[in-house]
Amino acid sequence: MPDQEMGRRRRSWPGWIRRVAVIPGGLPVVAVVAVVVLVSVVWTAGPTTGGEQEGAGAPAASSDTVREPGCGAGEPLTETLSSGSAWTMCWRIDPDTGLVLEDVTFVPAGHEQVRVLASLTIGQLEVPYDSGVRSTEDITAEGFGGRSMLALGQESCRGERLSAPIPTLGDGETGTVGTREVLCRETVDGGIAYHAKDERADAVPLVERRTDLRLSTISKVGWYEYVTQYTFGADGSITPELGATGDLSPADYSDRSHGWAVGEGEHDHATSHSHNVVWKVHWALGGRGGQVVEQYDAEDTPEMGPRSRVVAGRLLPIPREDTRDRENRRWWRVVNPALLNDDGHPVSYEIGLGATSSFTFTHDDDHEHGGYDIAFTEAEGCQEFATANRDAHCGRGVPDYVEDRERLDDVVSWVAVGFHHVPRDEDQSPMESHWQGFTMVPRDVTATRPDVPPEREGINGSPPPAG
Ligand SMILES: [Cu+2]
Repeated sequence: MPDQEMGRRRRSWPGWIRRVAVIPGGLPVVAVVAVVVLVSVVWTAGPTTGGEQEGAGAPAASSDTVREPGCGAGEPLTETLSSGSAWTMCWRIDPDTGLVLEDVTFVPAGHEQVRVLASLTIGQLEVPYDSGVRSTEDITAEGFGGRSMLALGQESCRGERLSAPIPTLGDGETGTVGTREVLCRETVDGGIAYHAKDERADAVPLVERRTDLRLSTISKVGWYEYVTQYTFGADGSITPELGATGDLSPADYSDRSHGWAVGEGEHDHATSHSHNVVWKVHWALGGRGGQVVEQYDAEDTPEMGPRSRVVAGRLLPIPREDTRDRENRRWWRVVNPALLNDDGHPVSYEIGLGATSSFTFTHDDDHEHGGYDIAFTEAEGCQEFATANRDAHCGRGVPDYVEDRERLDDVVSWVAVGFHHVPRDEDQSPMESHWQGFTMVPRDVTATRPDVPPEREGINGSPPPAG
């Protein structure tokens, strides 16, 4: 093919980009340089062994070309989104953790599909009250599945309602199991995917809105009702979120220093509390095993450049089981060094923590390394929950799991996202849903965005000098 060279796209930049790139001191130059510097800093260790190369001429993804996983008794969920990219996965309801997604696979438009996760579910939800008189471990004590999981009506789900066998009473071993519509599958507007206009005054901008696949269930635990929600973006992103609604606990009122007045005057202080969530993400980028974990940090240097401070970014490997805390400009990624994109970069997924209140589980308090924002462990079937794990031989929780510093290969991330809920008048009643979560985004899964519009084809890397 004339426009292909060694299986990679030859760089052919549109004229307008070559022109703006040579404007002295122009913002576009700064932006391009910044991107190039960042990429070269981030990509410190190039892969030395050739992995499974994505075919340059791979057929466009569509529901016809997606290979669905075998889901046992269940049916795979497959959806092609606005970008032409698709997702396919299995789902089931666990009595404790509720919605479990398995064999999660992304199919970037025009590329081979990439398995991303072996499984994704919640690892614990703890709700300690600031008064110190109550703390619940909702996943291990009550469970999000079983009878906690609510059947959805038309008003709770505007999309398709899917059913699964769920105990109607008890834990399913002693009670009866009925098939109930508990999973909501929706295609939602994901907002503006991109908006890009060149410098010509009469240029028509390139604009694309995107759709996302959203899966959700609702579990009632005590006075609260929790929306377990996973959003799979047309860009390959995965966003786990927990929404809390229902009602404030009528049994938890204290005083000004432990709560907030929600009734008339300075009385009736509803007790503040935390919703401490840990999600359990079992990675399988390109298949289970062979996964490498890295932490990215960018720090100010003492050096001032002509326009701004020089900031140095670097990747640090996390070769063994460990916990980490969040910091400004810090994120983590799980990499498969044997799987390369068409730029020769190893395929990875980035884990970014959004707004979160860092927390230490009440039951981790007595651990030497109790608090963490993220932990990485080697997959172990008996390590089910972030705290209150039932198999004591495997450890009581994450701080125990990381203790033997096992070498990481088949990686599980435990992502802790807290929300400190100080009640407000508006919480009565019912309470407006409040949300907490985080996002995982593809980093170098494809050499460019998968759905490149024709006008931007061939843009990949630093533009060549004009002339
Ligand atoms: Cu709350």
